[in-house]
Amino acid sequence: MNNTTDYFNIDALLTPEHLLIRQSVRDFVDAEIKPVIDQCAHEHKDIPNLMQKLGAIGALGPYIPEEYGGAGLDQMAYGLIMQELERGDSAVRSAASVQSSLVMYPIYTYGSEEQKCKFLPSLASGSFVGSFGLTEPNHGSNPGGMETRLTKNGDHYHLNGAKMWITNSPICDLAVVWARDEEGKIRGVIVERGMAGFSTPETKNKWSLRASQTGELVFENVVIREENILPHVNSLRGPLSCLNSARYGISWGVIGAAIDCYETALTYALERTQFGKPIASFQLQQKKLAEFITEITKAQLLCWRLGTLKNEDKATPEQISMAKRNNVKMAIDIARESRQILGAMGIVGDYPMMRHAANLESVITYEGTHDVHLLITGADITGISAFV
Ligand code: TGC
Ligand code: FAD
Repeated sequence: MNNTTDYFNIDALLTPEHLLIRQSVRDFVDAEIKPVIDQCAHEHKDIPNLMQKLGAIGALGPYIPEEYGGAGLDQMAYGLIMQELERGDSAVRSAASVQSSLVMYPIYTYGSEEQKCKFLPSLASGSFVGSFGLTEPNHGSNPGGMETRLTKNGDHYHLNGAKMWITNSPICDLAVVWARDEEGKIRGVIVERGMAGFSTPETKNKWSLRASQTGELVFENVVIREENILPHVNSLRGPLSCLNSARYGISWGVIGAAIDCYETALTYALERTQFGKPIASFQLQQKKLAEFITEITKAQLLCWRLGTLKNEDKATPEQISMAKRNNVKMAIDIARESRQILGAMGIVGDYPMMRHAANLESVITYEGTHDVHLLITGADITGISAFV
């Protein structure tokens, strides 16, 4: 019997340090997330002290250099951390990937030395929570149409507009916000909690990612000083480059959710008896399980190769887009199908499938919808953009 989830011995392609990091994050998830996640999701509550705990294990900004509080790890390690966190819940991976890829990454890549020293260490430790404002009420898939404005007013600027569907906005200490200036350029602004005219109302009534807060970022004549504007970015390429990093993390993360569903279904199928036999002996159930491990294995190989390319700084946005689309679809399909193997038991919170499936409904939408990613590949292989 070969019930490993490393069917092609991909572990042999990882370093001892990668394996150690993966195991330590797995242990963290087993000890700190699994015992509380069902209740947090049911009650729509935050996981207690999640950001500080993620900071303590080095999961916030893993690839940011140590001089700024990061862990100085490579991209493969970042991916493995995301995989283990999402084995617990997509909300946990979301918390870590927004903070790392969408808040620390732009400050590290496009910020001044002063901004890096001021913000990165607190974000790495989890004592500060960041959020990332790109999506607007009228502009989701098409961020290039953004209406949020940064206008010059003497020695400072005014920020006006609103961002919507923002992970962690209600609890953030700062937000990296993308706005258009008077010349039509896209600028990155660090907006801090407490600035007059800045508010972060929560979006209620979600059926997905219930252990994570989502909300708006609203700006009414918020006064912005030059020191809070990222100096080294002035086009849509800036926010889209952050998405490359976050989408890469999601590609790995969702493998964790898929593995959690697969392992649960395999164990259940071996234990549950119907018609005098374990349901794992029925061909239709074996087909499902065989397809799950095949798809998980293909996703792992895609991520391993992508991690290698990322480490060499050779991964293209289109390769990352394909991995995000393929792996999220793989995971949501496995969550839905594996629930059926549990029959009625699959609908209760004692098992993780319904929670993962509901979470993955967000993951297949955010960071570019499944269809937008199809069109990114379509444009790449035909040379014709469907967006213009
Ligand atoms: P387009 O003309 O194609 O591109 C504008 C400029 O940007 C460049 N570019 C990229 N650069 C870096 N990385 C990428 N991935 C890039 N994609 C495009 C492009 O080369 C161009 O540069 P230049 O110098 O020629 O001007 O732009 P478009 O307006 O046609 O839109 C293209 C499209 C649809 C692919 C893009 O806008 C897109 O990806 N839309 C999806 C939006 C999205 O993903 N939003 C995510 C919001 S953040 C979020 O969801 C966080 S959830 C977090 C969590 O909780 O985990
Ligand atoms: P729309 O763009 O209105 O799309 C609606 C439908 O139309 C989709 O099916 C889409 O695929 C389709 N569609 C759109 N354009 C085309 C086209 N050209 N061709 C074919 N079909 C098309 N954003 C942030 O900035 N920061 C965050 O932290 C963040 N966190 C999020 C957390 C959650 C839980 C969720 C659900 C979303 C989050 N988002 C965040 C927003 C997310 O990125 C957007 O929801 C996503 O980009 C899609 O935008 P939209 O919801 O406005 O859908």
